[in-house]
Amino acid sequence: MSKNKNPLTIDATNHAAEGGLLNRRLFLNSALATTATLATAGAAYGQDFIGEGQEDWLLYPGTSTLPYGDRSRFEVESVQRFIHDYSEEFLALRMSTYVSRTPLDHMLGTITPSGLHFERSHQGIPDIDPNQHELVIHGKVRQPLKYDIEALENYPTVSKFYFLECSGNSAVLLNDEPTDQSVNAIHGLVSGSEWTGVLLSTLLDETGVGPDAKWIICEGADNGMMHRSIPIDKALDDVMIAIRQNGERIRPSQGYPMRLFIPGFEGNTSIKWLRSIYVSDRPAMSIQETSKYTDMMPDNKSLQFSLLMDTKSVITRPANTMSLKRKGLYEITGLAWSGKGKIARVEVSVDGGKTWADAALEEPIQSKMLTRFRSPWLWDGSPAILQSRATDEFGRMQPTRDEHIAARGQNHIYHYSAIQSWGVGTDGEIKNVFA
Ligand SMILES: Nc1nc2c(c(=O)[nH]1)N[C@H]1C(S)=C(S)[C@@H](COP(=O)(O)O)O[C@H]1N2
Ligand SMILES: [Mo]
Repeated sequence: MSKNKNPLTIDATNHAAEGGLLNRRLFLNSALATTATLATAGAAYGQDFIGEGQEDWLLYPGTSTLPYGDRSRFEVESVQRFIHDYSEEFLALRMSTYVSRTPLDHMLGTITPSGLHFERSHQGIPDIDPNQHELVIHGKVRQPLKYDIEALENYPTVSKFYFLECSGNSAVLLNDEPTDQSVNAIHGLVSGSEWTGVLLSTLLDETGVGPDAKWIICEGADNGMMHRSIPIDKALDDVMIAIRQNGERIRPSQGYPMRLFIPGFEGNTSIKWLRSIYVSDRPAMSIQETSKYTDMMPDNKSLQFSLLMDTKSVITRPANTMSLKRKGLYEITGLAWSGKGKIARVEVSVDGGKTWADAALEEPIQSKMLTRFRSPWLWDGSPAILQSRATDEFGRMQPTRDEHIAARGQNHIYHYSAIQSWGVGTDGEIKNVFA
């Protein structure tokens, strides 16, 4: 057989930015990708494999089907949510950790498997019997009403793809020094799912809202009754009472049997185990909005109700959970999202932001959902700093870390959305760096 012919030569015409960033259109040519794969595997065309393929799974029938499917046993240990190994001291103080992060470096596409969705639960996961759980909508309404899960399943539902991000995600990058924590530990408080539920506007239409209704105060059925206040305009827009995630009932860790889902807003507003929506003329002004979820600005004033998530992106491969084993062609890929709408553009740099090239965006590009980007990169073995910079359809662009700190200071932990930098050494090792 003839040698693999690569019709595309990587010459100057394909260079998109300094440091070996190539034109994103190179990915339209599958031969390029194939060549790269074969090069890593060390194989070549025209070779045969007679005599191979005597493995047990070919020789004997497999196991029977299960009522509820498992993933491969080879994945159970290797693909897990990241949970910090907290010290005894910390655990004694906090009683439990209640936070896990999505392994972003394992993800391709944009959907997070439900079992790998990040989780943040202030007081642990309540064990709710769906037959004993109800949501009450009351306050400034014409007719207060109660809904159980069976009732909600009978309403018209909508299914939408949305990201959810904890506003505390990536906060460690506000520290003065770069961290050696992994991409998952730094950025894993973001996930993407298909959420199915009843639009809150449908239910509020039924209860009727009074003319002085300005806010809704939403409360969960967990120990501590986590709650947040949401402006009524948003409540009547795209907020849903989610009852399913990725096709099945929401898992206990995600708010079983029902949660509020507020597209594009900081994660803590999407109240899990939702039990009460109180329609009000004012916000609750509880600890959650006067102390906890406020952002101390450089002038020492606190920003309240910073609900909307900024435009953000992160390169998930190559990232600091891997190292580059050879010079040659790599795909730089990662995720971008905006709390306001669609991602319009992602640019990638391998020289620390001096020159940029447009990355290819993978369809479908959905509003308030993760968007995957990819860029071909020919690494020549010299030091590099990989960055991605996202812009949403409203022109909101990710700032550099310096710009973010200049605008917002370092005395807060929420809404860090600056450009992430991965430093690549001549040995192929990758580290979180500030550039
Ligand atoms: N009732 C309740 N809702 C809650 C929380 C909680 O502790 N209790 N945590 C909030 C926070 S801080 C975040 S970031 C999101 C996380 O949702 P997830 O665990 O499904 O990823 O839920 C929010 N809703
Ligand atoms: Mo959060």
